[in-house]
Amino acid sequence: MQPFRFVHAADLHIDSPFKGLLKTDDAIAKRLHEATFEAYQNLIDLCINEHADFLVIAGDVYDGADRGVRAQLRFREGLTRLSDHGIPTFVVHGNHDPLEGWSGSIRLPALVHTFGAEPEWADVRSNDQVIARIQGASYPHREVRENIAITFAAPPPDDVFSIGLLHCNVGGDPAHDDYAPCTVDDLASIPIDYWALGHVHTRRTLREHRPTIAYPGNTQGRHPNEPGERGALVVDVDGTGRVELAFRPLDVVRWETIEVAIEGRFDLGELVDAVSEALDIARSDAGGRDLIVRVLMTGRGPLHKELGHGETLSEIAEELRRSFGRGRPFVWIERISDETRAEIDIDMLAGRDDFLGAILRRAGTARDEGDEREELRAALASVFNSRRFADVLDAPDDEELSRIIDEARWELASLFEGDA
Ligand SMILES: [Mn+2]
Repeated sequence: MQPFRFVHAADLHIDSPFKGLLKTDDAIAKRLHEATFEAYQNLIDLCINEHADFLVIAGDVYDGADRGVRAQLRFREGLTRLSDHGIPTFVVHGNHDPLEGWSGSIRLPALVHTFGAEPEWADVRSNDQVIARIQGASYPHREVRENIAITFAAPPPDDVFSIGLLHCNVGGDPAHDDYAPCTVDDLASIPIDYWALGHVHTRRTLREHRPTIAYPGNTQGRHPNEPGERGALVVDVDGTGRVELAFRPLDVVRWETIEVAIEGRFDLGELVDAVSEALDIARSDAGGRDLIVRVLMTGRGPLHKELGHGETLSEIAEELRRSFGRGRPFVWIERISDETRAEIDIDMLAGRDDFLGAILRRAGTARDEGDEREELRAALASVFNSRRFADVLDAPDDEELSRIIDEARWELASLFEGDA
């Protein structure tokens, strides 16, 4: 067979509203609103620059079931550019943009194939030869609870490379709605060579070969829980049907969380300097993209008290925003979260002649010595041996048990010292 290359993208969420952030800053909000459009343009550029033979999009082209006209016009604009380069596009719709959603009367170029609700095959031709065959199915409505994958048909018994295009939740990923649920085994049981999936926004390859099963992730992160680079997969298929995947970032605004510990710091100014340094590193890692950062303050130390005083946190955030500016590319502090704890001298507390002292001493013994530990193990056995938890909980080994006891001591000390 003839070697070829295609691009696999999903979850474009064009015209995503970025709800929570619109109040923060006009310029940032405007930039964010453009981000999904620009990432889509980058996808189109990628297909053209990499000389892809075709593009597949595995659902959630649009963010809302009622597609805005602007989003539809931009989608058409990109597909038209591909068509002008002779690159066909194959699309299925997912839970965010099911077939029943509203759309304006905007016809897509002839080289675009949109799959209906029932799995059907479409041939990909190049120089009058069928180079690949794609089977896809769109969501008719938002909540598809049935396993669609198992309704996919085996391809004809020839050596044309076959692709399954589907928006689905493989293996019940709890971070995403359980739409079109299926398993890796379901997919592998159908003789399709490459499963081009969408729905899970974090890129992952579930199986490398025969079949290859992959989620490219979304093309543009949309909130702090979608951090890091986002993009699409360039897929090369050689003359023997062997697949090679290469990820290409397409995002224009990147989300990151940086963590700064207060341990061993005694000067608030130094802490702010440390945050600045971490932001500089994040900025250079982002490779010229705009960056939205959530700063997480962690650890125990004397600065805990100062961070909790008055408007300290929001004033630090404002100062950092001022010093990093709103230029391009920008670094915008989305929020500073304070997860710090007070510095506790746990040995001093354990030496105290009161209830807390007694219980910390007892827990300390349980952490370090045989008899106490065995008593504790016996008490915990009812949990770890119960049939309800047997499948999900393993009894802790020695090291794990010590860690749990130690964590409990600190937790207890914080609770009693009133800073939890
Ligand atoms: Mn999605």
